[in-house]
Amino acid sequence: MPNRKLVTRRQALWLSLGTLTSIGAIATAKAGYESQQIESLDNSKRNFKVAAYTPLKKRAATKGIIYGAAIRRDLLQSNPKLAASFAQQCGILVPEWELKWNFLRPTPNRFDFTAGDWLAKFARTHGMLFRGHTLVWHEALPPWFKGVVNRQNAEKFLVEHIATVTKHYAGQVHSWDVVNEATKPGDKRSDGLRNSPWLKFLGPDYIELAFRVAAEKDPKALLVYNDTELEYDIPEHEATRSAILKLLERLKSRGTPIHAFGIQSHLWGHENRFNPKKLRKFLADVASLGLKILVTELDVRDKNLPKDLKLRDRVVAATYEDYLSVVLDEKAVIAVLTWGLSDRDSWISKYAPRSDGLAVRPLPFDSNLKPKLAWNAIARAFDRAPKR
Ligand code: 9MR
Repeated sequence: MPNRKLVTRRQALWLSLGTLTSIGAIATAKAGYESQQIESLDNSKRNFKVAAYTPLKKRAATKGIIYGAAIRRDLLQSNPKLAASFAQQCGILVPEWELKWNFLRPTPNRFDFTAGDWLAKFARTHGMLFRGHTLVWHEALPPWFKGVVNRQNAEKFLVEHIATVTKHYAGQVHSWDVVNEATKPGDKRSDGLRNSPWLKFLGPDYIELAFRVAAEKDPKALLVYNDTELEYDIPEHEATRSAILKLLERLKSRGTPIHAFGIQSHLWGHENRFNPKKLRKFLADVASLGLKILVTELDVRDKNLPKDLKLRDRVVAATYEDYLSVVLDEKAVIAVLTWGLSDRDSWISKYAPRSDGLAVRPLPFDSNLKPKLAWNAIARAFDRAPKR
């Protein structure tokens, strides 16, 4: 197990380096992070060597794992180099935008599958699997949703949406994120569920209903419950992990057709409160319910890391490798998807930009599609993973 040692090393490194300028230190202190905390996450001696540049999908496949990434149609269509790298590296594709309500439902009565179909075809043409994201979420709802959907008609909208979309793609989808981010302990309900529009209109049973409708229309797809902000050893994440376990246990005990848990894994490069033992135990608990696990949205935010490119790339790479070596130790984990392939296109440049204005570097490829240390880190984790 790589666990305790890693934590200790990361923590010990806290006090070692001295690369931040005082301006940087003031900036990070303002951001609420101790400067030595950030400096110390780096180990300039750590190497991320790989023997060969065999694509990630092949390395993963050797171990019975699927590797892939999220992508948008506009990016694949406008950038042939990206399309080629994507086809070379990825064994599975998940649309970052195109299967969400706001894309599929221009009006309450019309479905538009154009963009989703384009991506499904791209995946098929290049021999990739295709993932669906997501049927039920409190975000990415169309502008008309608020004025139209209410307590009286919510069940009709939910069922109609899931039935229509899963039927449209039936037989083409490896796995569906049926319900996304349904927990939020901060909302203070005893079951830890999020006070989403769906919960407000339909009560907690909307989750089970969603899985039943999806299973009926696409009996071949792996049906996934997907969630976020649960990876670290902090009280909020601990609470989310227990809310999720409670939810999964309840769904299984009622015979709900749920097959897997999706752990999003939007990580932070500066975060040192990673507890391999606790995360490993959580994954084992999920697996013991008879569920598979997918790492669905992996990336590493570098917002609070120093400017220095080499240092930044090393810390991001270390975060990938440390995380994946713990997660892939659990054999129920069957897939790893990064949330994008190239730094140029990451959601993070908009949602968690750096305050110094430098470009973010959260993904395995840089903006010119050159593999970075993060790529090596993922490759190394696959190379070391036990076979499924
Ligand atoms: O990366 C996605 C971003 O481009 C979209 O604007 C946003 C809303 O549709 O969704 C982002 O993806 C999210 C995913 O669907 C669910 N987990 C969190 C992801 C990052 O916010």
